[in-house]
Amino acid sequence: MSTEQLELLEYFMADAQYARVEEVLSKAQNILVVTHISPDGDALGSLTAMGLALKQLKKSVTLVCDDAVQPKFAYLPLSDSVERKPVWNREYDLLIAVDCGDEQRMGKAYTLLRHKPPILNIDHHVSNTMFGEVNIIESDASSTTEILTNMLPQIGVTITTEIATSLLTGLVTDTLAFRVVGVTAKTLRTAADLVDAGANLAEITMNSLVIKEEATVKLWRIGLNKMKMIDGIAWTVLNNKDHMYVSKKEKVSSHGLGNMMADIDVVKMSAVISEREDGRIRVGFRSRPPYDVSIIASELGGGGHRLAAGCALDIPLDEAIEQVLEVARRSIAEQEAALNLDK
Ligand SMILES: [Mn+2]
Repeated sequence: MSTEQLELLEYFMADAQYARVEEVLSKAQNILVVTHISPDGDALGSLTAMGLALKQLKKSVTLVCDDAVQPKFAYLPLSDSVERKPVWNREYDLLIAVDCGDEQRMGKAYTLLRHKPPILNIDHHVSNTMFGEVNIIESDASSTTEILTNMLPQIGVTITTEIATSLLTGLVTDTLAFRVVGVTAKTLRTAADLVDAGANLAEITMNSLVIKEEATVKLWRIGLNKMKMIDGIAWTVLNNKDHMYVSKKEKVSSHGLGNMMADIDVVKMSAVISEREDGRIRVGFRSRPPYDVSIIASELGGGGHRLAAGCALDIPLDEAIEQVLEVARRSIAEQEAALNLDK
């Protein structure tokens, strides 16, 4: 088949899928939209865009996320109407899951539901478990909002400035402002369409990606002060006291810290080893190509992507540090040996 024929086929397949979306939507009036725990910009962008779209289609809609919306996302339309849990005994006709790789990612928002409605599953993770009755999974899309930008007009939704703002937020955050592997010409064209529809790229990037909470930077300061570098591994430890010092209430994310450490020129990968109040040790791994930290995380009972992965360990902190460093060092040596063989 020629490229042109293939593109045409893909177009009709997507079309047929969207026809199924239209069909399930036409039968539903009370719709619950859920996104994943610890929501990021793509999760909240998809959630609020879907909310606006369904309102436009005259549906009654409830938006739910297990965890709170971070203050930096307050600019998103409908962000103040995102609830922490659904009315557990209410009967919804349809549940739309956005940006969730599997059912568990929805957290209590799903498990607490007494009447489990059929699920429309819209996501871009390769690992998606197809847990819906209808599954719109496009793993070559940079973000779930990229899928929605394509889909919404085809099911009769007009992309307003508000909807475009939510959609562009997902594109900007999941691609770190269009600078990661996986950003295609199509991603950029999609973004351009959203700017045409009125979304403000500079403002969205500033709010969702650039500005940091004070507590986040305090956590980075502690982490960087304690950082050690050995054999291309930058690692640091955040104990319970550190977490309590930066914030007594909400858990402050250390993802940015891990990214920053993995960006150091002499570093191959980073590990942020974090003690949580439940006594468990969480480890966040980051790397730059060609290093793959998902191998290391899996070996320690966790998982994730090549460049970002994590695991949880139920052992004392000292032992956890030792184990993480041992596995990371061995894996890096093995990965380098394999790379040299390929050359
Ligand atoms: Mn996403």
